[in-house]
Amino acid sequence: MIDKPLGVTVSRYIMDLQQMFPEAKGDLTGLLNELIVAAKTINAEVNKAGLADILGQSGKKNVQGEEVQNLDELTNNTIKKRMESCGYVCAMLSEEDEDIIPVRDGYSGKYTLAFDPLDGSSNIDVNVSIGTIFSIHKRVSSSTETPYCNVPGSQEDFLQPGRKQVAAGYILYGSSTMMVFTTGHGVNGFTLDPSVGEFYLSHKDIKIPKLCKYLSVNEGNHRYWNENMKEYVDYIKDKNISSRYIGSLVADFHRNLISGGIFLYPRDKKDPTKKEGKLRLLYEAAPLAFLIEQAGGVAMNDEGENIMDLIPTKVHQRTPLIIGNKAEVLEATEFLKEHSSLTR
Ligand code: P6P
Repeated sequence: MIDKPLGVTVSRYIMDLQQMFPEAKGDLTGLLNELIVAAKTINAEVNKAGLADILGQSGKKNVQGEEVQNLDELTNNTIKKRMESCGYVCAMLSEEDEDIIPVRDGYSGKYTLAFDPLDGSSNIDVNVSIGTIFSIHKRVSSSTETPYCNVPGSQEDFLQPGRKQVAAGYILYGSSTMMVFTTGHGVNGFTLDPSVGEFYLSHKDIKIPKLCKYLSVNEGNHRYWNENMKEYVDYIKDKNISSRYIGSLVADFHRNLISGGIFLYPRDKKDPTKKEGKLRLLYEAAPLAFLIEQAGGVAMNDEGENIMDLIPTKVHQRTPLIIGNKAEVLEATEFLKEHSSLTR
């Protein structure tokens, strides 16, 4: 963690972070700065979503079979356009695209970028906070160290455990727009001043509070959960804890990160696509797991496995997710294990 004064710009923060590593060539700095430009562009579009006629359905469906909102497409294209020729990325993976996305010939680089361009987009029309989630790994398919090379990335570059992430974070488009990220040296939050288009350090070295203040789970799915999950949620509700569920992962995660809480998205029997849970490992659970671990919390699945240690086999793989205060999450996984004899 580098100790910078509140108010330092995110670009200055990233440059000073790079200084800590003499061997760094500036590729990650460049990648993050390109992502920041994309975030500012997206912010401008999100903030006027209520005005332009980009609300409502695009009439198309994404690889998950979900309605694609115009803003989803716009956000997805903004990131892809920005990153395809930045020279630092060998390939991209987006929730909105079935296959991995190649970069321009001769513009490949040493990192991969996996992202959910606009998580929570079903909330756009009701003006609830939404977010972009990103995860960066170093490629494994080539030892290429130079930017602007012409060795394209491949699936294997994405099928890496979260433990190997180089950086991860999100941009939250809420009452203010914030960028929260980690490169493995703590978690810091930067708030956008839209009048000058700069992100300023506003939340230094974020640590999740010791007290677990909120339970965040969609109890509307209670009847579809495994029996041990039903028992756990009933058990934790008997504690002195408030319930908060926005239905927008980045917003629910951010509130718990700042105020303390546990978020669960269990597997459920209602929807065949949710047998392994609804959330995706590579561009939702793993980046948030990196962040929460850096902030003193933990992220697990419902079988006692740490999300950061899961080795993906498919790029759009889903996972049950239990994330938040370490004591609470570990108690939950212990509880589920002790009650696992109940019918699944
Ligand atoms: P449910 C949004 O669609 C999302 O992917 C996450 O942002 C959010 O946590 C979850 O789905 C909400 O799902 O089934 O509770 O509406």
